Amino acid sequence: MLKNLNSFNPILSKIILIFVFFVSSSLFSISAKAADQTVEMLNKLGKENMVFSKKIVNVDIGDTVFWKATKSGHNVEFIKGGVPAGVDKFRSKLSKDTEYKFEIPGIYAYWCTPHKGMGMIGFVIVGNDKSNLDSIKKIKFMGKSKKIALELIASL
Ligand SMILES: [Cu+2]
Repeated sequence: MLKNLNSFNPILSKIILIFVFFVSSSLFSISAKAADQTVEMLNKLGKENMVFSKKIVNVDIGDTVFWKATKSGHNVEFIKGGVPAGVDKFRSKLSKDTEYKFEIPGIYAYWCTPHKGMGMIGFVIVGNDKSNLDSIKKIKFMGKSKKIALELIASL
């Protein structure tokens, strides 16, 4: 069919190819922009102390979240029992930017290791999949994180 088109009208077939190329590349760049999220590790945000700039981020499967060490002394640690089955442990270095590529759908609960009792927690929801919500509810959050976790869970 394309071969016939080529011999029949080479200019038209080139125009179609160029059009297809531009449409697919612009779709790709839109999805790439929507994909990656950045969360800052902060000492203060409004009235809150020791906090991630976004407590909940939604991403698609295969997207990457970047955590920026805007202030030092923080990290990102996946909470045991707070990630989908098959996800390995993850604990970033203190005071360093970090990132994680989310390949498995579900809810990921994490905290900052030194400030987990001060409410420095966050959730990443991958592929809009909340099937592991029951295990998230069973996590033993500490100190101020308990109240914040309840609020976050209620907002899902
Ligand atoms: Cu911290």
